[in-house]
Amino acid sequence: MTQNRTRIFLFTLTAMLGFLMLAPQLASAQEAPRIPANSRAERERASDAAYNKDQPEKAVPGAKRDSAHVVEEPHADDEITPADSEVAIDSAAFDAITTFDPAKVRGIARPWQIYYQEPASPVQAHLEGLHDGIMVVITLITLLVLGLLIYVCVRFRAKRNPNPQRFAHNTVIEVLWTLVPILILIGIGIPSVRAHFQYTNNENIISNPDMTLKVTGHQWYWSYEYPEHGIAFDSNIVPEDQLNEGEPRLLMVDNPVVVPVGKVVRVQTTSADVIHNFAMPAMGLKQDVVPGRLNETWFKATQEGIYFGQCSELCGKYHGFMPIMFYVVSEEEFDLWVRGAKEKFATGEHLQLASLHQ
Ligand SMILES: [Cu+2]
Repeated sequence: MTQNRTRIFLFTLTAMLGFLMLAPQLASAQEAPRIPANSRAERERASDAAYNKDQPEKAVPGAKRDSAHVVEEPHADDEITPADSEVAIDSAAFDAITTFDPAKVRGIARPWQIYYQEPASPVQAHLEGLHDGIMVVITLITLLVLGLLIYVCVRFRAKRNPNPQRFAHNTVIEVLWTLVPILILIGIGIPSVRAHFQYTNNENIISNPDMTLKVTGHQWYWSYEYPEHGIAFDSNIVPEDQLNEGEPRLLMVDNPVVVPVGKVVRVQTTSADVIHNFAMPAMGLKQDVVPGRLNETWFKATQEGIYFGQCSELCGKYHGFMPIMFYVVSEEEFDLWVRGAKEKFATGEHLQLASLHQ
């Protein structure tokens, strides 16, 4: 009988090991599942239904549309001089880049969503694969334990075994049930740690980005700097009473981040006050923002569109009111935006580029 049980144990444990070795292959072979794109009507319904109607008693500090860091509005008065009219064309095109269009929204939580947002960066696609692989392993472990419990309850119940057996040890099984979990943990740990370092410590990528985005967390808004382009601005939530038709509650900002598609963006994060977390699910970004520290990560947006994220570290009273908004645009649009943004957010300050990896 003991031999039989040993065989059963050996068989199931070998099967588990086999699945463990297969899991990474399964994960990488499987294409990242796609969430079907909802219709515009559904999306609009989502923005109405998904958020409750409670608003903070007062507007979020500093939350005023187009108020942040704007040193000089190019068209403060209506008089158009010949010099202005040339700027006016640029200005219209500039404004068009970050004009909200619900049809362009790609990265946003959907009603009844149970899986990730559609990945828009290789980082997120990889993380989904890792998640799926580990999901296979933990599902098998859970089923194995459940199966063993049921087997033991039925096979060794008191009624069927009036005279209980009195053995206490089985060296083979004891060695196995120590070693196998260790191997499973190593099997899960290696790809996990490797993924972590690939996205936070990847010198090859982080040292040679196409551009840098420096993010500073504040209570309760974000400020962004483009050190190579000489652009810096603050980004505040748009209060509910200032939202236009179709704009999602608690996610719209006055000054969104604009990045070019297909370019490696090094993201540097730090904080001016408390710990925040810079999170953009579709890009696989989730980086703590710590005062006195400079953290680095990266992403490469693969699809144009509008993406939303939120602060993901409880940082105080208005933690839920400091959203993050990305416009991923073509390279031409980005170049145009850079020119316009330089004017709009003119600071006159020299921006310094610090880096962990030189
Ligand atoms: Cu925060």
